[in-house]
Amino acid sequence: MSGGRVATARACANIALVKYWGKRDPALNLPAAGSLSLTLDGLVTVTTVAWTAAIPHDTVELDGRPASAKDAARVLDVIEAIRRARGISAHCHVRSANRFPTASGLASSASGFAALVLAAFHADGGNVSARELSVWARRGSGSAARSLFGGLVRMHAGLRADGEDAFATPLTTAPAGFVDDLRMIVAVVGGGTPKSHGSRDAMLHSAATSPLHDAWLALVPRDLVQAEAAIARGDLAALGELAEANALAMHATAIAARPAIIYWQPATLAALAEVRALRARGVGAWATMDAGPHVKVLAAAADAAAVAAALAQVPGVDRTITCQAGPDAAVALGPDEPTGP
Ligand code: 2P0
Repeated sequence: MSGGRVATARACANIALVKYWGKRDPALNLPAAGSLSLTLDGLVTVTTVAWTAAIPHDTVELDGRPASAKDAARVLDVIEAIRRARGISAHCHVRSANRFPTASGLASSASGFAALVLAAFHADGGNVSARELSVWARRGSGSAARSLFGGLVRMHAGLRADGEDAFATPLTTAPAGFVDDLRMIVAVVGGGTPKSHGSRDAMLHSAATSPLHDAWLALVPRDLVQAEAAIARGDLAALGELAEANALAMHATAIAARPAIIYWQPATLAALAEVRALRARGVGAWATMDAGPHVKVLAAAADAAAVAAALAQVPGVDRTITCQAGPDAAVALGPDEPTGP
C-alpha cells in the first residue's frame, strides 16, 4: 500500500478473567459492567490504514480478501466516526490480517479493532492518548478497548452517557514477576466450525430474556473487587478460582436465555472435567470460556506443559496453544519493528 498517509499497527487478543457480557448502551457500545483481562502474545492482528484521495471509496480487506459487507460496515462505522472527529476528507483503505495459529477458531475482533484505531490515528499524525484510543476501540468492539494494553487490563464501564469514561487501563498492581509467570493454555475445540451465536447479538438476547441477567450484573462488580485483590497480593489460585466461577456464571446467564445460548460442545465439558482432575492432582489450573466452545486454562509457567499435555489428550480437543502475557498494541515501523503507541 502506498500514497496518502499510511500506518501499520499490531495488537494482541485478550481473554477476560472477569467477563464483559451486557451493554448499558448498544448504540455507543457501552458495557453494562467492568471487566478484567489478560492480553495474550501469539494471537496478533496486523492492520494497515491509509488515508488517501487516490481511491474512489473506502475499502476493507481482511486476511487477503475483500471483507464481507457486514464486516466492512462494522470497520467503516469506526473509520467514519474517526474521519468526522479528525476532520479528514480522504478515503480510507484498511488491510488487516490475523496472525493467529492456523484454524485456531479464536475471535479476533478485540485485536482487530485495537490495531485499527491505532493505525488510523497514527496515519493521521498520531497525537492521541492510549486512553482515547481505548474509547475509540470500544466503539468497534467492547473487548477491543482492553487490547490496547499488554498484561492484565481493567475495563471501566463508566457512568457518562457519551461513553468517554468507558475505557480500559493497564492493571499495574501485581507483584513483580506475577504477570510474567502467567500462562493461558488454549484448548481448541470444534474443528474451527463457525460459532452458533455472535457475541454481540447473544449479549443483547441474554440481557432481554435471561432471568439470570440482573444477578449477573450484580455479581460482576463483586468479582472485580475480588480479582483485583487476588492480583494485588499475587495469589494465582484465588484469581484462577474467581475467573473459572465468573466464566461459569456468564455461561449460566446465557444458557438461561430463552431460547438458550449454548456455546459448549461435549469436548468443552470434557476439557473442563480434565481441568478439575488436574486440580485434584495438585496442579494449579483454572478454566475460562468465551462465546465459543474453546477452553482457556490459566496456569503458572511451571505447570503449563503438564496442563497442555493433559488437555491435548482430551477427545475432541483439536490442539492446544500456550500463550503468555502479550505487549501493548504498537505501531510497526517495519515488518518487525514495533514501537509504543
Ligand atoms: C469478554 N466476550 O469479556 C466477553 C466474554 C465474549 C464472552 O467481549 O458487541 O466482541 O463487539 O462489544 O467485545 C466478546 O464481545 O462484543 C466479549 P461487542 P465483543 O471477552
